[in-house]
Amino acid sequence: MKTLNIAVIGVPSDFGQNRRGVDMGPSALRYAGAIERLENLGHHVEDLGDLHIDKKFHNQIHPTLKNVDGVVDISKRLAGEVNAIVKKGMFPVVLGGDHSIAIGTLAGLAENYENLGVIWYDAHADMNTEETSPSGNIHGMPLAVAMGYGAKVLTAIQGDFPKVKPENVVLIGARSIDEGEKQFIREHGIQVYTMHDVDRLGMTAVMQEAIIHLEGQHVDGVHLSLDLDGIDPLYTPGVGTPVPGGLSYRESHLAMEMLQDSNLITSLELVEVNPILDERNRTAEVAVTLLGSLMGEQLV
Ligand code: 4U7
Ligand code: MN
Ligand code: MN
Ligand code: MN
Repeated sequence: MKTLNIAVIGVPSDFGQNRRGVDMGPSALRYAGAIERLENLGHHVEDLGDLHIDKKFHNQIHPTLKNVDGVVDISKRLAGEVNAIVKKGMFPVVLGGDHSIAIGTLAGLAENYENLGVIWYDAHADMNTEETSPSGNIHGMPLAVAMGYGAKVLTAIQGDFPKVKPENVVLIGARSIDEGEKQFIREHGIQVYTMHDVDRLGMTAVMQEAIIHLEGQHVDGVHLSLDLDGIDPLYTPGVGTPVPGGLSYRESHLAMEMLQDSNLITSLELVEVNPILDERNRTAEVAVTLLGSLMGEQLV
């Protein structure tokens, strides 16, 4: 295991969706021991605290891009923080917050990587645009935005260029994909491992293929965007958009352990933990055990 200099930053945003409480995600993850878990593995950890969120943006009415001004404000500041973390040679761990924060994370990473890979561990594809979104919630759009699709106010953050190439993206655990997203996936030939694929191949083969694919793309870094709704709500009930039939606790640990062994991951975000919808902080606790496996914890 490689010992890292890790910078943790909390982003208590709930602008990307319509259920309050996900703004308490960073507190729940810290309470569940995220920082100590990393320190106990021997990593050097700097906790940068939480970004300030300006609640004034909540009153905004925009039916197809809800709270867009709030999302833009946070994305710009988060991109700056993530950029600075990587420039200092540190490994960024971003604690969400809803998944719209990935717009900022990926914009900040793009300043440092020319050929960034992304693993999107999620029940959803998060590839809607303002045109295709059934909800207008921006947490369903960040991956499209990062590839350069969707509203210009979002795609232009940190420069009007695609932050990630479609061929460098791998989805794992998908089981709720909207019509517009299916079309996007087909058009761009995006590598998707749905629950069907996990059922048929098993997680070992899925992760092996995903890793081989990214290595074959000659990526210069890989960001893991871990939406806790990728895991079955039996284990992680505290999420805003739960979908049954998800990845198991052990499959998810196996995935994290294989990513640790691959040595590919260069940044991480944990998103969509909503302690208000949770049972005794179980979801944050699962998230923190997964963080442990990803960052080098061994069973023996
Ligand atoms: B999450 C949805 F329609 N696709 O766009 C949408 F089903 O970050 C859900 O993955 C998006 O949790 C879920 O609103 C976003 C919906
Ligand atoms: Mn999701
Ligand atoms: Mn998501
Ligand atoms: Mn969700």
